[in-house]
Amino acid sequence: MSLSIKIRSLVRPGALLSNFGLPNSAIQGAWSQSRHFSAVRMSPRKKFWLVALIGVTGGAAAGGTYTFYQMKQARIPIMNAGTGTVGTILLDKPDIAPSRRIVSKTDKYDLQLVLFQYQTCPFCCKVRAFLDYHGFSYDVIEVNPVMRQQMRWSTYKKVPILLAKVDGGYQQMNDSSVIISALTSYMHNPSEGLTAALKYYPSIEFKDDEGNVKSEVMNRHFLMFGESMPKGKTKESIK
Ligand SMILES: N[C@@H](CCC(=O)N[C@@H](CS)C(=O)NCC(=O)O)C(=O)O
Repeated sequence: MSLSIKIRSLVRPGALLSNFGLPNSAIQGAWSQSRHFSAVRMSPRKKFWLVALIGVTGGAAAGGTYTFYQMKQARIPIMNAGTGTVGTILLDKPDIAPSRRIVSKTDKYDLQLVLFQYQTCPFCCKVRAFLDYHGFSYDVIEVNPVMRQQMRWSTYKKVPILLAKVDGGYQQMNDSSVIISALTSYMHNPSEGLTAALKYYPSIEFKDDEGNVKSEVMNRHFLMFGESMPKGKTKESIK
């Protein structure tokens, strides 16, 4: 029976109703109404424009909604995820032989520095100039600029990276300005330790206009000295 209902209802509209005992006149009326409705004819040209209009309006609405959603997503602030971090402390140095060792007889700090660099990278030159000027000893690890296999251990993928021996392992410092600022703060008060000096330069995370998560150390170009300024210096003089 149910199969016959389905088949007959496919044959013509209204047939389904007759299976439920509706009077023939009612079925006929509905059938003629539906025919009347389908009799509103449109020229193919009008049909084309109607379909085109529906398509364009629908597309614009969908595109607009999507764009609005994307823009809204891009502006959702991050609740400080990853903010305040000062670089990883590695339990051990990566097991990579240094390309060369710069030994300075005047090194007072014994930080066992390891510099990951490209020799011609201007940011690495800047860090080397700083280390040499202040008489630090350090190992240099030349990074292969194509394969960069010497950097596999790091999530930060740029050079320079500087490692320094601290309690509990090796402090990783990323970015030439962070390295120089943190070492300057450390030299001002070595007894506090390098990790404490790095806390003056915490990173913050934010989303850029495309919604990509970026991290930045906002005050890396400012030298931080805690409570006491270096002798003969004022806040204005070190700006
Ligand atoms: N702001 C960074 C910039 C470092 C940077 O851009 N380094 C380049 C080399 S000069 C780099 O590592 N680029 C990535 C790559 O070579 O894959 C700093 O001051 O250290």
